[in-house]
Amino acid sequence: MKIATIADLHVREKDLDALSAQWEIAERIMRCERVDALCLAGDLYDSKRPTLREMDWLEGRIRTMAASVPVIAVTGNHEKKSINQFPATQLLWRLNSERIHIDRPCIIVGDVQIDCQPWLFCEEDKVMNADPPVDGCRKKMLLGHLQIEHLYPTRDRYSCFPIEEIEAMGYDHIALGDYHKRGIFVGAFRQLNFGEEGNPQGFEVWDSETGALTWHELDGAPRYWNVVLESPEDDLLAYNEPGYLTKVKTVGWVPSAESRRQFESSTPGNLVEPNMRDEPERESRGGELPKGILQDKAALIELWDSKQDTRMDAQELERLIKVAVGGVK
Ligand SMILES: [Mn+2]
Repeated sequence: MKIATIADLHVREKDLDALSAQWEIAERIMRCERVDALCLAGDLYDSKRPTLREMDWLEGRIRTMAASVPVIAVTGNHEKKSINQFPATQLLWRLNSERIHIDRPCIIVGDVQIDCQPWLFCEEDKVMNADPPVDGCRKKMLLGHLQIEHLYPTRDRYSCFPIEEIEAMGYDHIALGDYHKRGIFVGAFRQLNFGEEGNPQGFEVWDSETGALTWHELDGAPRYWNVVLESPEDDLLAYNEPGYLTKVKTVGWVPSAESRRQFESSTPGNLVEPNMRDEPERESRGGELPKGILQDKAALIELWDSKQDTRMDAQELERLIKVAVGGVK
């Protein structure tokens, strides 16, 4: 069996065109390679509250794909960042059908058993399926969205595992989403921001017969490119040890051919640490509660809403309720 895995799609309106271009190339490759199944390793949506356009995009692609091969997906932390958000997870579960499998514990494709491990959000979430292979299955694969210990600055309470523990489960192939670099993890479908400069972008195909694992690097989406500026006037030069990053300037999208040329000709000295520009914003968003707000429900809801990625109005709320209750559109 040939199993394709795409990790960390992060469908978002911001760059749907780039994502579409990327997806079209991937689809063509999957057709040529005659893959037997498509796995999606979590973080399908970027937001836990996807917009209608994002839903149309993803659901359309999944359904089209499912017309020719089974689509097997697990949800990631982006779909369920917090229990009090409108959960993208539940939007995805609606797609479950004969050919689409979202967060099902175990799916059989030919003679391959695919164990599925969505992001564990709380104690009650099911923990990995460590059952022996189902009768008739010769190979066993893990599709998951989780953290591997020691790779992250902060350890998730429920969804972090030592690699030894996962490897000891005897899988012939492990396909994990979450970390966007390729290695133990599949690696993201495209670079999402300047911090991901230099990451590969594409998807993998695992051949369960031969054990061959093929990475398809895709050029449909542009790549990010950072330029490091060092100024003699800069105070930061006090820290000017060899290799110390003094300043990063982000220069915007660049065409992929050009960025590839730059990337290939770059030396390690040109490469920058992932920049953390998002951090101060995150800190400031976790501000204090205004006085008396806990007694004023309307103001509290308004405050909660203002902290969400996508602002919700009555129309949006109505739409989401309709979707949750019975099908889309
Ligand atoms: Mn992700």
